Amino acid sequence: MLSTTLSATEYAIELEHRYGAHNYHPIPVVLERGKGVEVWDVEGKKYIDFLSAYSAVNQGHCHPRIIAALQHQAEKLTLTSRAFHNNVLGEYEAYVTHYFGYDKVLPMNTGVEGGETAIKLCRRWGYRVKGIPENKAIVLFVTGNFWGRTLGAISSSTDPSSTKDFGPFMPGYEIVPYNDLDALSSALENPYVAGFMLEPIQGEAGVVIPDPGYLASAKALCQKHQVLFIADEIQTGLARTGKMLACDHEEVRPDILILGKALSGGTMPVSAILADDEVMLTIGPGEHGSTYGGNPLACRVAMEALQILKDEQLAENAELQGEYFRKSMTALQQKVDFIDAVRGKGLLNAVSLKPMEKGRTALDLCMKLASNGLLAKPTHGHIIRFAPPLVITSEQMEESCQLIEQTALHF
Ligand code: IF1
Repeated sequence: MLSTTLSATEYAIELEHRYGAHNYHPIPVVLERGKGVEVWDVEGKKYIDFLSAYSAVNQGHCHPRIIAALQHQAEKLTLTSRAFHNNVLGEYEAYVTHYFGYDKVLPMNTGVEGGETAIKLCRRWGYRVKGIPENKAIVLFVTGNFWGRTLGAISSSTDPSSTKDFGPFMPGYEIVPYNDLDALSSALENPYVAGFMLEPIQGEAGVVIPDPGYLASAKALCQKHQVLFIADEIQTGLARTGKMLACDHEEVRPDILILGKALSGGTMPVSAILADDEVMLTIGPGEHGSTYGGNPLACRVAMEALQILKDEQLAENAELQGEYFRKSMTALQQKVDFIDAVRGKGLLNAVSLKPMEKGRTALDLCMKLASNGLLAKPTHGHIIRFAPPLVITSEQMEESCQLIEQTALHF
């Protein structure tokens, strides 16, 4: 029995520690309610959320239209499996393929399933269309990539914390340096390469933005070598970087587009893999799927979540508010001694700190930000990602930047 003298926060954390796997080390805040850009903890303290569940709540916490769509469908039909049709899946498939301009969509659940599906489609296309000898297909990935936690995903990782003591790994993967067209060009000389998969901006790596023109040149090189360009827009897509897709900044159309996270507005895992028939129809009945893929509840929620991005012009707002944020942080950089760089696109931003003495690390700064009412979390030790919901208003952004400045000036 846990001690009754614990606060609500301590009690919740103790339960997790005692009965849950220790595969995370969260900031010690126990959240209970969310609305828009704001969340409240079990002590009733309010925070501005600058992580957005890693870009899964672009539309803001508990968006009323998404919750209404969820509730309405939940009272009718939540899951049929794909053994039978349902009256929502086709409507969603037509909607999402027209929305992004592809022939077809394969609906899955988590983002990593989206990545796994894209690689299966790519390999199948490599054998059946490009004519690569069976079991010889290669998929290229870039250094610093992150697309999830399955064995298929960590097999492409260059981060020991993702791979150590989880081997052996998936064959048929090759790694090229990110943002290096010469390296990509020579890797593409191999006729067994079927695809090149990357994030247009690397999220987990710490908001790593490739040189202007890299995406367009990489796509052209793939086209030249009959290789599929696979864009993982699970974190960068859905208006996060100031365009509907990060690839839109360079007018690049991926051969396979992977979406997730905010596709459901933070209500449930929904992912989607979009491609044209030449690729999509290489997988036939019974050759891929999942229990929940394309369930009517997910389809209703996803349509509403996507429509909100357009109705509320969230890409435009991300662009506007992101500009303001980077300008504020760059001004702050001149006033403190610990900011090394400020970078980002739209509302996917990061502030990297210089090597700091004990007690003044990025995590220490995030703890201070939390006590002052703003939630953010570092990645790779010294990089703080700042990514609020895209519904943030100018007033809320100004208030947030003032809060960050005040915290930093006293750090
Ligand atoms: C965790 C990181 C972010 C992703 C991209 C695919 C996936 C992700 C670009 C897989 C997922 C999540 C995983 C989550 C935290 C978060 C994360 F810090 F882990 F790396 F965002 F940067 N492609 N990213 O970012 O999607 O299967 O999770 O739905 O593992 O704690 P998923």
